[in-house]
Amino acid sequence: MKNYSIAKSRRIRSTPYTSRIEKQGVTAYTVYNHMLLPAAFGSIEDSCNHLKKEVQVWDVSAERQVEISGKDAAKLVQLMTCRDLSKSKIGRCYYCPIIDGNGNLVNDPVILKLAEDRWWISIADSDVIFFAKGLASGNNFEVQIFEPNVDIFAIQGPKSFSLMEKVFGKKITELKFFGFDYFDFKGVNHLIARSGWSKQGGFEVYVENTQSGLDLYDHLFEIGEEFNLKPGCPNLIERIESGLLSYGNDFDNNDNPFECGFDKYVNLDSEISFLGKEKLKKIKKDGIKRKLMGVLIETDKIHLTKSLNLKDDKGNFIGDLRSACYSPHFKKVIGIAMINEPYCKPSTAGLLEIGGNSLAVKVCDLPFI
Ligand code: THG
Repeated sequence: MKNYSIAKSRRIRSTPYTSRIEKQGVTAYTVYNHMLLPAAFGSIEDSCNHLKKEVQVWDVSAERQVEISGKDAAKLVQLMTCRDLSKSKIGRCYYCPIIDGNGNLVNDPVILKLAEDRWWISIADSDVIFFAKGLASGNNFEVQIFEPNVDIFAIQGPKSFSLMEKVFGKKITELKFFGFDYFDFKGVNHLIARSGWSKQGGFEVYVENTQSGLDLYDHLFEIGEEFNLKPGCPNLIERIESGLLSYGNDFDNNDNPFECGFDKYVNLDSEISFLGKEKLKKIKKDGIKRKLMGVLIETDKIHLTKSLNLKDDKGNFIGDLRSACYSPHFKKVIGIAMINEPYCKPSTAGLLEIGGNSLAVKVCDLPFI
């Protein structure tokens, strides 16, 4: 395979941590929210094993914040998501599908309630800011909408708890999953949440004071050796095994939240009003005709750059494969696919034609682990 590099420019934004991760051995980037997101530090299989046993620090600045503040902030945030936020609490994060007027997905951010009238939408890869501005304008809402100067780095892996306790004391280990609070590092307060895009446990530091954030980043690596700390990034294998979905890869604006298994974040019975509510009621009543499922593929390598058709043994289309990787745990390729009725049930057999070979595929439930 030929090796290309990414042409950097102002349009593809660097992060405050870019020079550090380049010294630390980043080997691949992807672009996410018009910003560099590291995709590999050498072998993703080695990184996956390390993540499951030890602790890593990730530059996830590309998880940009859209701040919504002002008198109508809560109203606008609720209008954008089908998850009922009427009982939401300050100091908590909420995983929320963002839905358009057709009942389709626009994004799947984590939403942080900073105050009744101040929210951060921690977005996946689509331009939520323009969607928010359009809605605010159309509804004459009194709100400010902007991208604040926040650059997240994540601490992920089972040893993240002892590493972070060493810096911030016992209080940080008492944070509940998806809770956040402010923690002092050398006289500067940092918003830290117990969250992150892996199922191995950990934290995310929402850095507003860039210099202090860089000092904290360096400090973690200074003391991290006893925990076998390494630089890392969201790991394709771990996230597929865990069933963490990726907007733009596994689903996009052509899919609805029921097709993506987001049922528990869709609250159609409460009084709240949000975009696409009537459409979602109809979709639910009629029933979905396809669903995101896991697939096991009998091969030992794959590199997807677009979705691929899955067929049955008679050549009928059964669904499309949207993400895939070799999993050392399952010793085969695992993937996430949008599978049509009536095939979207575990143990359905299918075929994937790739590179002149016909590979056996088996449908299964998500998550894999
Ligand atoms: N952290 C922050 N911002 C983000 C992400 C993140 N923005 C982009 C992207 N990731 C958004 N997508 C997700 C997808 C899944 C989760 C978080 C963000 C997640 N899900 C948990 C799960 O599925 O087990 C818990 C969800 C729940 O509350 O039930 O963590 O990672 N800041």
